[in-house]
Amino acid sequence: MTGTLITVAPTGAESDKAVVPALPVTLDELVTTAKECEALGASIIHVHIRDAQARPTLDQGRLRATVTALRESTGLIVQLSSGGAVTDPESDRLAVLDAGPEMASCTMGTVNFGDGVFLNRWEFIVGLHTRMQERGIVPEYEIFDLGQLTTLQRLLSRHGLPFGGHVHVDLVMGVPGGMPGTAAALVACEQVIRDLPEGTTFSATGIGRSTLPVMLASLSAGGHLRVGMEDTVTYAKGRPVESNMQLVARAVGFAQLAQRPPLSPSQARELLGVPS
Ligand code: KMH
Ligand code: ZN
Repeated sequence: MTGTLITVAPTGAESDKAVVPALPVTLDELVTTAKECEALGASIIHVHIRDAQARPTLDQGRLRATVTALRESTGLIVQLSSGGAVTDPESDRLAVLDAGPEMASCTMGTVNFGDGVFLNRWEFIVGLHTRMQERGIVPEYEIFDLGQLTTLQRLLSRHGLPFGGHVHVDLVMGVPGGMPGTAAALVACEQVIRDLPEGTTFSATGIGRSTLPVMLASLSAGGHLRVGMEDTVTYAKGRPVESNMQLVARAVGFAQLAQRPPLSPSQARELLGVPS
């Protein structure tokens, strides 16, 4: 398939609504954002939710209501974050899978994360992977550093392919503590991805100012794109991002220039093995 998967990650767990007022934090804001991003060309939404005070939460009731609302209002593939915030316990992160997502993220190792630590022990990774196999949830393997790709190789060889049989990786680049958001680092990852099962696909996102180099490098290397205010709150020097739609529209423009137009949600489902 020659098109581009465009994932929008609209909220994340790190930015503060008081500092970034355009961040969608309520269910209404999230659904409106999702519909508008779908109309522009996004096919997947990577979801973190907030509580009534706009703080990150993994509350089960809110997660379920979010999955339901997004599925009723859009055709997007709903991918819940099992990463949460760096402070979330493993038990709450595993319970994200109970909320009925079609996809969920699954991070392949521990990484320093700014001033915090994003902890992902081997046993926890295996727990997420096998629970997703059992529940028919398609994982997106999140890679913050090169060695996490070798952890993914080990995971697949010991515990088998994910539900649906297709392996999809997302390179999260430029986190302070992870790999740099550069074309050279992306190419190094792409070389290792070649050793994963045939047909493995990857998307990439660059945090902060690495968003543009990573987007261009990913398209050049045959990869897909993730954009959104989880990763980028500055559109250009001195210009805050106005909305997630602004970032999706820019990604769609680059994908079209690369002659790899956005895949529709149904084409994305077919590519990733996500049931309709
Ligand atoms: N918020 C980060 C600590 C994921 O969503 O799976 C983890 C994260 C990765 O965003
Ligand atoms: Zn996330």
